[in-house]
Amino acid sequence: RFTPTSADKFTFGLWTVGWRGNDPFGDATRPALDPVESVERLAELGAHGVTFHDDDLIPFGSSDSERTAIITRFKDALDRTGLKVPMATTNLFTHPVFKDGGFTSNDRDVRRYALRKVIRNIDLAVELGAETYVAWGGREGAESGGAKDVRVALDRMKEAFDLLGEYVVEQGYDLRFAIEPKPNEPRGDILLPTVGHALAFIERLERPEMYGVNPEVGHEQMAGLNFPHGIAQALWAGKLYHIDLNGQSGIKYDQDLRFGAGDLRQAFWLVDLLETSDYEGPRHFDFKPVRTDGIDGVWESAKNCMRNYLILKERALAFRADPAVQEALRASRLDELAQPTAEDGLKSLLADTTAFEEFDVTAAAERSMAFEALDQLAMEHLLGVR
Ligand code: 3MF
Ligand code: MG
Ligand code: MG
Ligand code: MG
Repeated sequence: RFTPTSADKFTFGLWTVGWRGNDPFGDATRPALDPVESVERLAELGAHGVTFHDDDLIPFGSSDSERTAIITRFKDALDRTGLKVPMATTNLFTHPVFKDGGFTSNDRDVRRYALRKVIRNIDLAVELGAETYVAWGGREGAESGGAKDVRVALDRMKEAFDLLGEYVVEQGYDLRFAIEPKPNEPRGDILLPTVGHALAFIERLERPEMYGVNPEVGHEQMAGLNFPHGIAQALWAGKLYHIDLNGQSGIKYDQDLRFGAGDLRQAFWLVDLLETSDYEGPRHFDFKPVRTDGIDGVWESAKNCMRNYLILKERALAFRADPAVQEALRASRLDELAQPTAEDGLKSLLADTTAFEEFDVTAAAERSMAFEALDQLAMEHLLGVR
């Protein structure tokens, strides 16, 4: 029970289990992990796949022959374990050259270099079978008002994504982009800070159908937003191309706790939403095993990201299947929300005197929505007492 299989589509970034615990105030607390060992251990734990930034797999500055040897060895591990690579991404934030961003650095040479770095890794991503290419612009932003002309920077951001789309089409690749929003950290303010900003940006691109979002639990919660609501809007727009699952306790630094830690109630509603939606993509974990723990804590937390998802899935299914919940949903009139407001058309709405002239506003105001009983049922299913 609660043991994952490949069919659950759980995936992990190499940078998650591979995080050595270095933070702005302290050095690494764990030794480096060989990506091949990560592949083997994640396969044993029941994961479906791994994802990576170019530099997670191939250290920045490797020679072409070193790069080829690393890729060959990595592919061999994938073949042996059956692990997939459904997504890949680019590191445009670690090297000092990206201190003012990749796609929107004020320095044009850096912008051209950044695009070439992405394109090089897109070729590898496709070679390894990836269907999604994530773009997190962690350094695209500013700490002060005059440093960035945001409207012009958005022109450069659009230019970058349009060029990447053109490249993918020209190569005949079957690859879609997923933009990952984040409000701040490492920049004081980051461009495309929330799911909503990213969705609006995508519609301005030349090939909007090629771009969706990769929302991360903690990133939206750092902005005080309701993550399931953001995911629901992304689903509604047909734009949930990928997802980063983790845990966060309110508005503070990016905690990247294992999935299920942090805001547990939002995690419950998120799993309920994903499991009742048509989202069929990976359940991707972007978390950091706490730096207090040794390598034991790394594999313990990776295992428990998946375990917590499966526990919450069982809880959410039990909630939906409970006749008392179905009755409570009717009492709260969720079925009525699903009815169009004026399927009779505008003309008929305007002619309907019961809709306005004769409408009993007082009586309608007195009808309880009965949300408290419904929420208590959800809480009791989540707590496992029903
Ligand atoms: C940072 C992140 C990133 C992105 C990754 C691409 C390092 O807060 O969430 O992880 O997820 O760059 O997908
Ligand atoms: Mg995070
Ligand atoms: Mg993050
Ligand atoms: Mg992320």
